[in-house]
Amino acid sequence: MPYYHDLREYIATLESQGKLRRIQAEINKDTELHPLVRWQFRGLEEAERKAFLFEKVVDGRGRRYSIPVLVAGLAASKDIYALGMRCAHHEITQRWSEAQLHPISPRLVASGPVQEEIHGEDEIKSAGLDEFPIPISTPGYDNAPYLTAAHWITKDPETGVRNMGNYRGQVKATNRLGIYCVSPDTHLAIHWNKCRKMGRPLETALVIGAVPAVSYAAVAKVPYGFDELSLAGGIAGEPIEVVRCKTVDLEVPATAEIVIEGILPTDFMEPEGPFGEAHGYMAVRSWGPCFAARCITHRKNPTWVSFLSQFTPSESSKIKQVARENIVYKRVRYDAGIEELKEVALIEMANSGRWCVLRMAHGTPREQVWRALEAATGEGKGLSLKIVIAVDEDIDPYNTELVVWAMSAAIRPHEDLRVVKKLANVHDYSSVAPGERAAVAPMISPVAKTHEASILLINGMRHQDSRGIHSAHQWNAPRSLSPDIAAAEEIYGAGQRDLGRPGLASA
Ligand SMILES: [Mn+2]
Repeated sequence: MPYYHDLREYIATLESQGKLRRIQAEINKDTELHPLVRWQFRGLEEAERKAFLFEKVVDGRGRRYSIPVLVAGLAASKDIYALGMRCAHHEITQRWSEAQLHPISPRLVASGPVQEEIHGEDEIKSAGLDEFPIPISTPGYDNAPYLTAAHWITKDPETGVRNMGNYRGQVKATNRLGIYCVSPDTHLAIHWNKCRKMGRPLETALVIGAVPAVSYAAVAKVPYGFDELSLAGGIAGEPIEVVRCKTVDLEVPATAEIVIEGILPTDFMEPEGPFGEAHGYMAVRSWGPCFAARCITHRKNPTWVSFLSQFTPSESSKIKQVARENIVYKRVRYDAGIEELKEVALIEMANSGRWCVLRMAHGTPREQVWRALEAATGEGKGLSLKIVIAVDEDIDPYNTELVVWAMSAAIRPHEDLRVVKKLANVHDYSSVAPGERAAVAPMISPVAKTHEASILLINGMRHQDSRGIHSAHQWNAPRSLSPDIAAAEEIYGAGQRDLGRPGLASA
């Protein structure tokens, strides 16, 4: 099956699969829209969550918009994510690995619907971003509407290599946006800092509403220099078609709904935030550059796209979870060549990264398990891993009860724990207190150099002696914590009968 041509074809698929809620009642984007969608992440099982398409959006000033808003459309659940990949649930890891090992470069085309309407520099001083119903994510706490699903495309000013990353954009005016990058290691921040040293601005294009593969790639923390549009092509199984921007030397997906072109000046910064973060805290205000739009292009009758972010579980924690699991999987399975790896699981409640479980084949030599754990960390760069645990293959790594059981049963703390150093992350308030962060500009402040951080590696695989005794082949570990007596009888009863229950017989 060919991949989706555009977001519209994908939305039609969501609807035909019963995964879209089309809302025709009026909704206020500044107070109601995100909180309404958030409810399903608090009260429903994951499989019941849906994408929301709001068709009658109004704002706090009573203004009516003709442009609909898609929220939770790309990753409300793993089922929806699989629809976005256009593959089965169990094929997601294989697709992601293929995409990382064999990316497909975008194909430049002469024209595309994303440029059906063009608004120039003078025009966007008055209308501009005001044309779009940009929601407030955390009403009462966020200081403005934010772009949460904007993919920022820039190029390395020295090498010309492209980067596409998802960063939040604070609406400051009809033609100005704040941007938040967590550290100077962020790929856009690397480009911006290079331009800063060269004394010139950074050309930028923001993409909203491309095919899902583009969004899945944009949130992925792949190594610096890996073009996310080629990763998106790998996920789609075909090149992403791109067109040249009108005012900057960049290319953008030809069928995207909306593109905002402009520059990030490098000679000043402005306050940015506060914004409700995925880890559940309000991030304090800090300093960042301010994007100046020059031109907005969009399709006729465009759709606005917003990720449901803020406290997990959310669309943002799901979209990050799948990308990061598969980045770690590729590191361990392919870069380090560890064939015993069965699965990588990140827990959304641990910010889709701080708690990572590797499910490994029974009997993997312990030194090989340590190699896997170390490979998972990627030398502490790019992901927020903090605790990495290896467990035997009969443990469901998403079942935290079973992971706790496995660790409790298996580890010898004096030999099964290791701590490795990593770069500090300003979102880990155990390393960098919020107050310390408030004073800095994360894009230029080397917090990682002034604050210590580390990763705990836990070898939670069951020990065995030289004859393999206590390996899982001899020892039937319970596969569930069910109090069911029949299940317990099945697991333990046979063993007791084999022993002949001598104590009871003589009593
Ligand atoms: Mn990148």
